[in-house]
Amino acid sequence: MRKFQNLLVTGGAGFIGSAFIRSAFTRPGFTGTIVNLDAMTYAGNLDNLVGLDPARHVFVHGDILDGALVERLVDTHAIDTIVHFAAESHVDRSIHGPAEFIQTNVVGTMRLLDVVRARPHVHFHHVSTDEVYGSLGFEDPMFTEEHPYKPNSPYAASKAASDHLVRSWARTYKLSATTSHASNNYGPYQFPEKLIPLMIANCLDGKPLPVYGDGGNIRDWLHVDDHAAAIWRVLEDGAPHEVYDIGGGNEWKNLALVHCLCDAVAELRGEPSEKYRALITFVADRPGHDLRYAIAGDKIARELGWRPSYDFVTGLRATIRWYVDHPEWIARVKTGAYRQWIDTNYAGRSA
Ligand code: NAD
Ligand code: TDX
Repeated sequence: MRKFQNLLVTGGAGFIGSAFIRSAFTRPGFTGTIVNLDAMTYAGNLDNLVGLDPARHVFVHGDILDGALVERLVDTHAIDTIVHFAAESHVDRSIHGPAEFIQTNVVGTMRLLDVVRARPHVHFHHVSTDEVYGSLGFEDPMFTEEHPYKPNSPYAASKAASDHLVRSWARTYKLSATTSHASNNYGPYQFPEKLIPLMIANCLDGKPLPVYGDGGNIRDWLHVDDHAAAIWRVLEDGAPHEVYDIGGGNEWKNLALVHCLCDAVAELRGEPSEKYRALITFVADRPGHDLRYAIAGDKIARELGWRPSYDFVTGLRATIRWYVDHPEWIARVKTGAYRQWIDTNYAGRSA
């Protein structure tokens, strides 16, 4: 088992990075510090990190593109492991403006790898996505780690490029690096631009639920806490240079998912499902919309003993419950109030 003490987490104010940090402090035997480096784009939200012990969670407002800053953080905090979540992560935004995706996802990853290149004792874990594999047909076998890369969106292409950088830096410069490809995550604190939180927020506001195309596209849903646990297992026992696919084992057609979500919101509020199902609005399809993602997940089960623990319907209900119980979190995102703390406390002095 790999021993690690102090982690540098990039993008730890986002949805998955913050879940990873919150859960890390509950892991038995972990006594170290987490330095959380986040540029606080629209997706960074310090409300996701409330209540953490400031002696063990050190938040740094800064950019992964700033190599000198990353070097300083690694050296000052005796970092032995980097867990790299920071990214531009939304496919629709990548279609409208790909440039930032190349900067952060590709150039930013290279900057981090160059820091590790000069410090090969530091282990690097790269958090990637199943979207790099492209799209499956309805009858195709699920993705495995051997699936060829066929990215279809600028986002997926930028993540694919970053995966190749990690692989090649690790082999050429003999770095200790692992990569994971996860399927679609859901859970609390997800920015309401992604399908599930957007649909929940719109249900609660009585707004239209925009379903792209005919709603027949399929995604494999993974609870964010399962994802965090899987990454922890890879940090502990993942073999250097290895790649692990992390799936939820929950393939759902988008329209069926939205129906399920409407029914669950209705049940929670003691109202008829039809009130919410009537909000479903079919809109123009996403350009280059991948039909289906599905992860087999045999390797991580076999080699690291990790399997998803969440049943999707139970996880979805709990997630809806969380958004219903935290209206202030959604309201602060929608009004932009979630930005005030960072603007007041960090304006003009990013690390
Ligand atoms: P997110 O958009 O919620 O969070 C990204 C975080 O990175 C934000 O806090 C943002 O401020 C930060 N960031 C962006 N650019 C930065 C930069 N240049 N320097 C430092 N910080 C920066 O994303 P997420 O959904 O939490 O995804 C995290 C990672 O997981 C990404 O690498 C993504 O590709 C991958 N992933 C996501 C999913 C999913 O379903 N959301 C699935 C598989 C893999
Ligand atoms: O309003 C919507 N209506 C709709 O029908 C939105 C936002 C999405 N969709 C569809 C498109 C997809 O088929 O729902 C599905 C899920 O869409 P997203 O939530 O945007 O996720 P996806 O494009 O599948 O990518 C996600 O999973 C892989 C994450 O955003 C990525 O960061 C991750 O790498």
